[in-house]
Amino acid sequence: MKIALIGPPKSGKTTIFNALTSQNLETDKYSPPASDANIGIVQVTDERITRLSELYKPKKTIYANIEFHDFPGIFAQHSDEPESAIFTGIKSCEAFALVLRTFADDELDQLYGNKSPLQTLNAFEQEMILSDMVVAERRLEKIELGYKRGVKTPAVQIEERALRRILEHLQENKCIRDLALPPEEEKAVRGFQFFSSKPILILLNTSEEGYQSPDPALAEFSEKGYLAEQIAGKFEHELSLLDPDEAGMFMEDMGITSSAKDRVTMLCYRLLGLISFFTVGEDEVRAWTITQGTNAVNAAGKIHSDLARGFIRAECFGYEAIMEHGSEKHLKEKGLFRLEGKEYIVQDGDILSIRFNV
Ligand SMILES: Nc1nc2c(ncn2[C@@H]2O[C@H](COP(=O)(O)OP(=O)(O)O)[C@@H](O)[C@H]2O)c(=O)[nH]1
Ligand SMILES: [Mg+2]
Repeated sequence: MKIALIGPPKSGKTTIFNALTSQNLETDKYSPPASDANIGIVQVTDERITRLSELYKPKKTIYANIEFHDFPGIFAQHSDEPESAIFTGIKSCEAFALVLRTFADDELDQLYGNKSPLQTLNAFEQEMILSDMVVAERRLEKIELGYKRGVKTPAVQIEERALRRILEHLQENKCIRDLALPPEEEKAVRGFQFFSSKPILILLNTSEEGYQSPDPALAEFSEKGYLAEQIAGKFEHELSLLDPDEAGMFMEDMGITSSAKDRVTMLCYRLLGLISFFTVGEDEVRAWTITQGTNAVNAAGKIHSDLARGFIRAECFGYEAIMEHGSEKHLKEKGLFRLEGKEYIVQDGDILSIRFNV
């Protein structure tokens, strides 16, 4: 899973990236924006994997991970082209974390203005809508040219219908993520990776003092249906560089129950509607990330395409059950070891073993 950290210049994207990845990349007030994204892979803390690993004592324990891509400020220049490398990079991410500055800084106010968080979000969404309109319009022009030359396949017609619907929606100043397209149309335009189709998580980068009280903007965002979280970026970055015991003491003082990394990764799961299932054994205990509502055969395909192709049954039991009864043998005796078919909807915390034949 790839999450793009985006936001206005100097809102603290790299500072938060540092906090999430325990790195120490330079952050400063005056340097021009970097030309490339910083990329970091973060292991998703999951107590359940830790405990399963204690039980099975496997050779390898593999947690889920999230890639964070820290992009230089975008939409700062109006020369930004829809096909630019940065845009392409951002669009390859599944979701956005929009970093907004709420810590006070007069100099940054003067250089970059001091819009409220909500105004900044609106400005970003506006730019996304405009950029998506350009992409949709250009593609529609090409399709029409094709029609004139006699290229009018059913597939292109589906795409055209989808793009017209999208364009109309964008012209009403609405994000594509709020538009429900019929599945075949959604599939026809998926490749465009429209900006405004991606879910957004709001991260308010707050001063250490400001962290003590919730920013009023948090309530505004949640009222509008956005997931939003307050992060004392600079402080959390310092914490991320300490050893866990030391960090724990400081966190207690600040009234922070879990690290920025753990809070943000959890929010990314919520934002994208993700859950985890596990595979266990002597060789490996491992977490797999799937979308809520995924069936057993598609979950098996996450592990390996052969497992989906030759799927027979999923042997399944719950994390809670194995923790309560201590071994698979006991689970079998209690009848808690199930066999599930292709259509079974995998639940968060399920432990699966796929029987297959290819
Ligand atoms: N006081 C304070 N300063 C911060 C915080 N986060 C970032 N800064 C400062 O803001 C400037 C820009 O930060 P940076 O992370 O490079 O912003 P980016 O351009 O969004 O990547 C730097 O001088 C940081 O030290 C914060 O939480 N509190
Ligand atoms: Mg930066």
